[in-house]
Amino acid sequence: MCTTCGCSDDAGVRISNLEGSQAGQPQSHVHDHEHPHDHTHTHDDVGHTHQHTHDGALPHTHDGAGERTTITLEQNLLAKNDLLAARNRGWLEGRGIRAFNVMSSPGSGKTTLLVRTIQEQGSALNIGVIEGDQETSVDAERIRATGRPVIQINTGAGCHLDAEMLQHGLDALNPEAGSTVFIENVGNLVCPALFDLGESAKVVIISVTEGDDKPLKYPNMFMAADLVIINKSDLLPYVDFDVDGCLRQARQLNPGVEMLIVSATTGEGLDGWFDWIRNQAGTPAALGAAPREHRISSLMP
Ligand SMILES: Nc1nc2c(ncn2[C@@H]2O[C@H](COP(=O)(O)OP(=O)(O)OP(=O)(O)O)[C@@H](O)[C@H]2O)c(=O)[nH]1
Ligand SMILES: [Zn+2]
Ligand SMILES: [Zn+2]
Ligand SMILES: [Zn+2]
Ligand SMILES: [Zn+2]
Ligand SMILES: [Zn+2]
Repeated sequence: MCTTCGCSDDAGVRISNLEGSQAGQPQSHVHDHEHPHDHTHTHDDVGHTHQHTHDGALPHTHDGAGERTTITLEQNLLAKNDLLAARNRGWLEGRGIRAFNVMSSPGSGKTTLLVRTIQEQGSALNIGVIEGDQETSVDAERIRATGRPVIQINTGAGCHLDAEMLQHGLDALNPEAGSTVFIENVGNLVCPALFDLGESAKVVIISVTEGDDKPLKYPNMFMAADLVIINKSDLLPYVDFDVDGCLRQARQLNPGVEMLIVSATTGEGLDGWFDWIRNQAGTPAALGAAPREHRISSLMP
């Protein structure tokens, strides 16, 4: 877990809109619009420095809390994250925004799939993207080239996104009511599974070049998934990958999980992916039907 690898003190996190206004400032963010979040913060960093280095709930080697067990620290950390995730979820649901947390190993095709999805459905679904990577804005530049709004989160030493990072990413992205937000998590099949972001659904991608044993080796990720996508189906003739066996493993861990086989480069199977997106919760507002207020008032006598 992250308290073991030390990634969870979110040291050096940067949120960037690619215009350079935010780059390089730890946890800096845009506050020039309606600001829905409570910025008193649930942590103890008075003064809103966003350095997050002296939050007593986070694991530190210098805070004199050495007697505490790792398990207690992990519980505190995840409990704090879950509170912020619940806030994100309410914020998103109130605006009819569907947000999908896309997770995979490095290089499974997250950005390629998002670019392709934007090319085919970007306007219809009013897509915006929050990109998570340890370093660089390479992926955000690929999204920006499509013309859709994008925010880059660089996690520095961290190996996953957490709910607070998403909160600040949403602040900066400022997605429209009824829109669709894709969150590309840091390439990692381990700790992103532990951090609820408040997303509408979790999408896990594995590619056929990684081996068909990933579900059993990384069970937390596959148990958390709402949808498992097997990507790079165009390479199946060249690799030893048992699609049925892989799907069986995933179903064993997570009987209700939905599964799709696609190629983000050839487009094979993508219709099923677009259908899945359209069928997700929040669809009435997200598809441009009557705003929530109207639907509520129509239930009144
Ligand atoms: N043959 C094939 N290659 C693919 C497919 N999807 C992605 N790739 C290639 O796989 C490589 C990695 O793709 P990315 O989209 O950058 O993967 P990612 O998951 O976003 O990677 P990180 O952000 O680094 O974790 C690139 O060279 C892509 O062109 C696919 O469906 N088929
Ligand atoms: Zn970690
Ligand atoms: Zn903060
Ligand atoms: Zn990527
Ligand atoms: Zn991590
Ligand atoms: Zn903020």
